[in-house]
Amino acid sequence: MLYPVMTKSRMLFDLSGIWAFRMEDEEGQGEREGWAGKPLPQPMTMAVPASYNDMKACAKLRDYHGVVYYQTTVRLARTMLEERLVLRCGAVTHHAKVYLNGSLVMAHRGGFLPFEAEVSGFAKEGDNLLTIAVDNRIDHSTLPVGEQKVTPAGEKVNATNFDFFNYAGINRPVKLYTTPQDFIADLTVTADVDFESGSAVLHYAITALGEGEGRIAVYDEAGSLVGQGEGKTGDVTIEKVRLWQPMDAYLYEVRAYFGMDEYILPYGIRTVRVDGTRFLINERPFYFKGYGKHEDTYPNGRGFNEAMNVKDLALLKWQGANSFRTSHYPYSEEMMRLCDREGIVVIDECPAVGLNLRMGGGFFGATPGATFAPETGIRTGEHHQDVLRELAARDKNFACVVMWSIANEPDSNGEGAWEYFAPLFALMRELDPQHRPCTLVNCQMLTDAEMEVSLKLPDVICLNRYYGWYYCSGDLESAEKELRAELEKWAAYGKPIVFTEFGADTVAGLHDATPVMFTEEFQVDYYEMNTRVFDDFPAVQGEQVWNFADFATSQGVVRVQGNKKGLFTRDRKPKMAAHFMRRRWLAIPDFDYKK
Ligand code: BDP
Repeated sequence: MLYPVMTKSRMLFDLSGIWAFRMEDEEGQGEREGWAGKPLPQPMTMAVPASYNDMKACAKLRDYHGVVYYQTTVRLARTMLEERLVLRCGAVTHHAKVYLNGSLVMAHRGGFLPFEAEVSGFAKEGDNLLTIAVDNRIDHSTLPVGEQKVTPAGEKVNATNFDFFNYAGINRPVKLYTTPQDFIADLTVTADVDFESGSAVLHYAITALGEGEGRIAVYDEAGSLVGQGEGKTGDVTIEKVRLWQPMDAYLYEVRAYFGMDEYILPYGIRTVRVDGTRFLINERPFYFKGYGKHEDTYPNGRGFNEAMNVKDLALLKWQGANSFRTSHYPYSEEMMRLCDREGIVVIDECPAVGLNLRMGGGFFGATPGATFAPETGIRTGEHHQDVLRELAARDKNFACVVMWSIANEPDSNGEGAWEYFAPLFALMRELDPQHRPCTLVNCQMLTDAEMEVSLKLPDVICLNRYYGWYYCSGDLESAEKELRAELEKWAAYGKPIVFTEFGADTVAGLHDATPVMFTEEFQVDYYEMNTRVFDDFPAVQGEQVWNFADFATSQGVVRVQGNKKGLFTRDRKPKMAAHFMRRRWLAIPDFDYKK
């Protein structure tokens, strides 16, 4: 799905601002009382985009469970109605019903990917009432996975099976855009690079609806035309190609034409592949240095925060980091475009987190059980496929995306895991026109089970490990022994290993001369030990710290006003460990660290 941009044939309107907002007093009230078709009764004000939870000083809103309504008036000029008019939501968390002038124009399941519909037939000149009903409820059929529970006080709540606050609302921009009646619906570009001659062949495909001829023109960053292709599909050769490199981005501009329509795609040319234990970007062994992140700021919640995105990437670069994982859901398209622009490498994760009833039962809230059991287990299979389709459709052209993560910490040893995951890996490999590596982020031990999901399906073994924190808590000597012993096993299989999580909760400002857990000194010692071990294993091709910054999560006895594993505080101030990792990462090159 194309990101909406302004071109000579397309108008674009961002509907961000203050909207009217209303919680339901009881389930189904909005539908019964027809809220979508008239001004909301006694609304409060709400910022769009943003999560609603932290917007007011109101515990009821923060912990709300159910459907809320957002509403605004969109005033349309007649010229806009002469074109094809599309309404597009960047992300509504978790489920949305969108009404224009009282008519349902689209509905969407899943809180982290865009959706859109042509609304020409529903819109009129002048005032139009736009209403979005947003449902934040999660269960065994949603991604992420959760459960609805009733507290002893009689309140219905979302019990999350994951460790981040269930922020909800219109989290990303809502936009209106126009296209001509005959229009470009999609554009796919892949590239073959000839490293000897220094040229590349772009293969492009324009999906268009209506009458017209297709063609593309490719420009370099200086604005010079470097290649052209006739037809809706074709090849364009670019001589003396300048590759997109980690930390040294270069983006061509692919301009696609169909009839009167023009679409402009920034496009980085690079290759990615796994070779033995090496992860090759542009045929050179790349070492991942960076983080698992969250879209989490105050008071935006998971709401789009462009200034913080810019700041975060600046801090990554300050530290000598080169990459992050979009833990645990796809991030905004704007962030992906920024990473393309800044040369930051991304492991793109879908919102499949909490697919582990055994672990979640013990820790976060869901009832323990067999994850894939037909009656009582999760029922996310079909939705998981849909989400992968939507993710590939949105992110297929980004150079920054070098790998897809199919899930975070699923019950990969559980009965039925192979049957669940093998088709998803096959699907993602088929969906991605660039055939990037696929992975699954593992939290379970390597078993002897013949069908080891975390070993055989992924191209890269991604490990979340907490030796010295959850295991051998505070005892780094034992932790080191155990970590080495486990790594020996994984390293024997000849695949690249990336640590996608390792971390220790640390309350900024807590200090001790003899390090104990939760102090800044302990966090430094923890990272010193873990990274020393990684350096001894040639197969370890990357380290992504958990987490970039402290973040909000559900309340519980193991969380001190949120998860404090950040190397930065929630307002992005470095802890001691941030300086430690900075020294380390500035000394590790992006390429050829482990040949
Ligand atoms: C891992 C999860 C991550 C948690 C982290 C932790 O992947 O979402 O926040 O542990 O406990 O299991 O901090």
